[in-house]
Amino acid sequence: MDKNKLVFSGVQPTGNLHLGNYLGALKNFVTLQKQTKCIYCVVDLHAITVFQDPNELKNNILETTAGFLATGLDSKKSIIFNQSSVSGHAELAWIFNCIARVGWLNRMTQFKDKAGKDKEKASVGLYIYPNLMAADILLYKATHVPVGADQKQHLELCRDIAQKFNTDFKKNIFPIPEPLIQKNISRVMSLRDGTKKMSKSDESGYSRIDLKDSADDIIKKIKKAKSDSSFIPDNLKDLEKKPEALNLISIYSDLLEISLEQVINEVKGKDYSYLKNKLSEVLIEIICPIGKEIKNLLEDKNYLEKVLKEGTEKARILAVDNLKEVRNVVGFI
Ligand code: AQP
Repeated sequence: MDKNKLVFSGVQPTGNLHLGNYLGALKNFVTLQKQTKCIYCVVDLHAITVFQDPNELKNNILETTAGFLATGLDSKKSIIFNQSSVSGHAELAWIFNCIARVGWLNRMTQFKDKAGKDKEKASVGLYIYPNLMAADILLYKATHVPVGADQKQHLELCRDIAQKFNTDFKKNIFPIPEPLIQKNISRVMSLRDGTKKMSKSDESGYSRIDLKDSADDIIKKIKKAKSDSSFIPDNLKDLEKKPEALNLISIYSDLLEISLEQVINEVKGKDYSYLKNKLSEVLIEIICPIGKEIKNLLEDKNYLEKVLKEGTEKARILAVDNLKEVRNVVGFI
């Protein structure tokens, strides 16, 4: 256990957790939990940057918590809580709104992607979301943040904010957090469009494998997944021209923890139905037990609320101490 390292990461409670969340985040969270102290947060303040139905949001917070536990996170080892229950996140985010520069935020590509064409109608929260993410991390003085490719730019901004704060106030208050980039783990793409990432908010349920999907759902979705009419090529270069086919092969390799080359060697020259059958089998073996556990945990909402409450208490102790220091440095009484 590395005592100098503190990991922070969050997941938005915006819908059902899916295979992308599992391979891109949760699976790694469990590995990190064995190596160091970790804080895993259900980031409900981030979720409301886009309107959420209040009842659905409540359910999604519990469902995301169940997803954390079902994939193997242990609330005795890691701090598991929901962001809005520790008010320091919002308080520090305001201070960071006054540290970050408009030009920095204007460069954030995720805002441009999520706001779409009509950015005048996007919430201000969506625009300043990266400042809140910086506050999430720095409120605990976290030193390491597991990030996917899509979050790398936001972590850079967090580092800029930490640096500017330390320089402006001439005190080394915040560590400059390091990204933890997973080796060999690709972005999981939509099953319907290999150029778009698999996402909770995609309208088509056929675009993703949800962790709660039954074996039948998985078989159906993989059968319907876009692939290619020709045979599976024998090299990565040719495969890269077919994003949907490459996505299926990448998922298979991530699940089995073997290289893309090894998978290509196994399936080259075969048609995609062969790969799809194999992939469905592996998905059923790995994902269905997690889905069953999520459903079991959701039967006892009081237990999930208790886990969040206990995590909140632990998080609050760290947050209050750090915020006191920050308030003092800024000049608040
Ligand atoms: N398709 C993906 N492939 C790999 N990693 C992914 N993650 C999400 N989708 C993929 C990783 O999961 C963690 C939690 O993500 P999040 O739910 O907080 O936000 P997101 O990235 O915006 O996920 P979605 O599914 O696309 O949500 P919506 O649709 O609500 O915006 C992150 O570490 C993320 O990298």
